[in-house]
Amino acid sequence: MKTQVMAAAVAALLAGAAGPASAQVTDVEVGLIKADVNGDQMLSKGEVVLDAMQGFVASDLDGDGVLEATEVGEEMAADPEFTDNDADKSGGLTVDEVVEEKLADFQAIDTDGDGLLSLDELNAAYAPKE
Ligand SMILES: [Ca+2]
Ligand SMILES: [Ca+2]
Ligand SMILES: [Ca+2]
Ligand SMILES: [Ca+2]
Repeated sequence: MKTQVMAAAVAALLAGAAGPASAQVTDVEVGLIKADVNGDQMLSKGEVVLDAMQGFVASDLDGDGVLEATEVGEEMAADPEFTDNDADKSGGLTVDEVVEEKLADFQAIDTDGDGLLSLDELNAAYAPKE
């Protein structure tokens, strides 16, 4: 898995920079670091949209600008979020639908309303509850 390779690379980087205490890198942190273009450890709206669009292009296997159920996989297509994001109920997600959803998520995650998502805010939204 690509994610694991990234996680290992990021863990190695952080371990070098901040000592062994940071060797444990969560999926949330990996996602933040991958999307954080300017490296300020916060996600701006632009960074979130860019990341969403890159993910979209990577998933849109036939390049028709629509993510079909077959492209996202059965599990994802069965997710209520997929049907929910499919605003026009066409059975596929367009870039507009994906970006709109990301921006709605952004507002919800940005609890202090400063227009940036911090690791704390991302953890509160995505980290698995123990
Ligand atoms: Ca940033
Ligand atoms: Ca497609
Ligand atoms: Ca649609
Ligand atoms: Ca914030």
